[in-house]
Amino acid sequence: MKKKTLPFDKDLFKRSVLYNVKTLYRKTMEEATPQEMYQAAAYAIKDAIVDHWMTTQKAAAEQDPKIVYYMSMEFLMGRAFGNNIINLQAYKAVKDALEELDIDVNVLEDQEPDPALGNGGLGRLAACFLDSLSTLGYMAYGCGIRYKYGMFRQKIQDGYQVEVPDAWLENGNPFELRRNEYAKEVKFGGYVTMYTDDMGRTMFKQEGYQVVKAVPYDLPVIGYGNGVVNTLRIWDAEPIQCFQLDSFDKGDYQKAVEQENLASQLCEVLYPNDNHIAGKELRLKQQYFFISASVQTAVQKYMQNHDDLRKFYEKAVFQLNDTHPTVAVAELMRVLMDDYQFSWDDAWDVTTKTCCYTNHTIMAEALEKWPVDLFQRLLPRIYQIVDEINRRFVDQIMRKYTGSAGIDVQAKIRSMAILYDNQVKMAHLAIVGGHSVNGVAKLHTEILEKRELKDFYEMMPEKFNNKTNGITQRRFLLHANPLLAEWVTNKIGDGWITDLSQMDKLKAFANDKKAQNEFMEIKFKNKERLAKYILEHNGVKVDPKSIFDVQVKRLHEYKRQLLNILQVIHKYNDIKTHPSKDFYPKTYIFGAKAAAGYLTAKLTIKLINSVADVINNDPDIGGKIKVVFIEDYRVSNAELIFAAADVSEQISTASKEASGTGNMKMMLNGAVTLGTLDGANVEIVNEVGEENAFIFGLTSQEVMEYEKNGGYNPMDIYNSDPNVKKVLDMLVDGTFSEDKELFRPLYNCLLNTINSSKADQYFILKDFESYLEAQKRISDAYQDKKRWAKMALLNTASCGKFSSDRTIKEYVDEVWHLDKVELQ
Ligand code: B1H
Repeated sequence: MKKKTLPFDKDLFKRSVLYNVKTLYRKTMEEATPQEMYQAAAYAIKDAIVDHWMTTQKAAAEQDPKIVYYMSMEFLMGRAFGNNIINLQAYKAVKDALEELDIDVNVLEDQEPDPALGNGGLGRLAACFLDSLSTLGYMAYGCGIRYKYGMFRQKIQDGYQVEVPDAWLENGNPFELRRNEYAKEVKFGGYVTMYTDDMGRTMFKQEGYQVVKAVPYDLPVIGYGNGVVNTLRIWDAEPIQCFQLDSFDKGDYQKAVEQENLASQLCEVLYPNDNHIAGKELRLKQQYFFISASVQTAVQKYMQNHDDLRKFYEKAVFQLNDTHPTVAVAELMRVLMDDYQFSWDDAWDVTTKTCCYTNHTIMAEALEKWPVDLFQRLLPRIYQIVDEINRRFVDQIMRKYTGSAGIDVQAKIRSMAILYDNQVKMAHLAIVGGHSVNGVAKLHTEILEKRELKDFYEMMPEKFNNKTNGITQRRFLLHANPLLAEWVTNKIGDGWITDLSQMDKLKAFANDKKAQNEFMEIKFKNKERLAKYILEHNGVKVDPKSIFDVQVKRLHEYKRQLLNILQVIHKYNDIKTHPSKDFYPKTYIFGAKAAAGYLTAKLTIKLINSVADVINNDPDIGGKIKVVFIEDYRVSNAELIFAAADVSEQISTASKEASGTGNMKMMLNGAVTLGTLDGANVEIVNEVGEENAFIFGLTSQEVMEYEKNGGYNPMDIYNSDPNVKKVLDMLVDGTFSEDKELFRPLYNCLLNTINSSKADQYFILKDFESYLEAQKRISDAYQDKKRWAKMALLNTASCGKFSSDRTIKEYVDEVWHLDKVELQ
């Protein structure tokens, strides 16, 4: 039986492009610039999308399914054009139509800026989840912020990272819709007054506040081949009509100006930190801004066709993407009590049944805590509510544990209270104010339950669950790697596009010589494609026959790019001292942005580039190894990189990487993991088999044991391992910089001689030898062509579990309980 595909009118599309070029720019196709052609084509695609969008929303209005509101400060969507036409099943039609107009679809796709409203994994996960929600036919809203400037663009100048503002909206965004009619007011500051309402109830009211208008922009999120279109609703701030102030402050000119300033600053820029909280006042304002607007919208939408708000949770669920949106707990309480006159208990019942929280990290510097005075000044009514939630929760702790043998009640309060030490602890609020707490990989959830959130787990185990992350195969295989996608479809049919578990069928080809050759031939072509990109962007010629060893992800000490580059330096020494030793050529590919204020991370980028300069230009090396740092790593070039990777470097200090998702994207594309037993690597190895991955280093147990005992002494290793000593000395002997002291801070991180408890906190030297040995195993394995082909193929064949479709199904079945929307 032939599968139904979505209808797409190619001729209408062509006419529409021509028409758009004319009406938007008063030009013919011959006169239009590539950017103008892109805009014209994108508007033509939007036309097609809007029909599906309207149909979906109409069906949802009739069927009234439960909706998930995925609340996130970040949505790292990546480019929309290619993805949209893929999910409309119109890629070929559009490509052909454009060809007939003498336009190359790839050139057109390259005209689109990369919407980078996110830092890294957390934001990209949100984007993958939206793709899966639509593809599976569930109703969802992504709720976020329309930052004017997303993640900065990275330039490398003289080996250093330079941050350049990302003006992604410069040419407008053809896919978005401004929805003025859904604008909301959000209030900041002022004070709370009490009054008695008509029914004699004590009520609270915020007065003397500043108010900002939140205006939503809707972006379509298209399901694959099913016509379902959900909405990513991102909010922009605008000043409320000039000088309109709260009645108490009429005529306060100063305040009016402040109010305007607030609106103009709120959505200016995404904070460029991954796994690190900067704790800035503006950030808290951003959080409350989009949460208040989103919560108000969700409640109003519900009230349009229901009358009993006490059953809100039957039709809506809020998933909080880390603690950043956690004010939603108190905001929902506020709306229910202040706007709908709920009692505390009724409001609490609805709130806890509506909210769910995902934890994404155990890094101490990423734990979100706000000073009480700041929180109270900015959000006086919200603070009052948090204070009461805390009071009742502490009460509950005391009732539960007082009198229990061997339990220190005060210690329990210290570790679990929401307000403690003059801080508002957002994770505690998220746990107490919802009914689900999940980690993002099996190991991560275990660490939460056994260690980080142990007291909470003991008190409310029923809330805890694991949801191992996933990725969308539509973007990361179908779009990113058309050659492999086609090959897979030829072998096993196209069911994998919406059911990745079918990749399993590829296992039948693991020992098939022809299939192995085809698989490696495709990998080679993708390596050529990346080599071309590298030549164009870095001016470095790399050999596609060499092993492409790839580490692309945010730069962070715990991710240990430093371990990787130290190992490269060692290899360099090895080749220099043993020039005739057999060594299979390797290309080490890095890509990473460092948070703008993270000095160690920025210096690591400089080191990688300096090492690259020395090695790539050393005639003794003769191209046996090359080092490349790809500038401005982002979703669009990630797609090229994943498709070309032979080796996937996932080398975080065990216990530190909550899940990782780049590891899954590379596995999907047939790269072999070289990693520690951390995050989702554990599950990857479980699926593909230990013999098809290269695992090294301390286990999370061992790391945590060392940490408990105050670390270890890296000096012992420096003194006993001549390889380590040589490599470290080279950081400060001028090999990689004229200024011998330039890299001293990195040297000191590893060997802190002043404060040894601060030395090598990420166990780089401890894992060094085992890492070298794993690298060696990789080189040996690669030279056995058949063995490698089989391993690579088995990685693609074993990645079924890591689709975000699977993750979303688990959320739906175990946490959200959504209903599917049916389209005719
Ligand atoms: C992850 C973050 C993060 N965990 C704070 N935590 C941020 C924390 O702007 N901030 O304040 C931004 C991001 N990001 C990542 O989430 C984990 O490190 C990965 O291991 C995980 O795969 C990813 C998705 O769950």
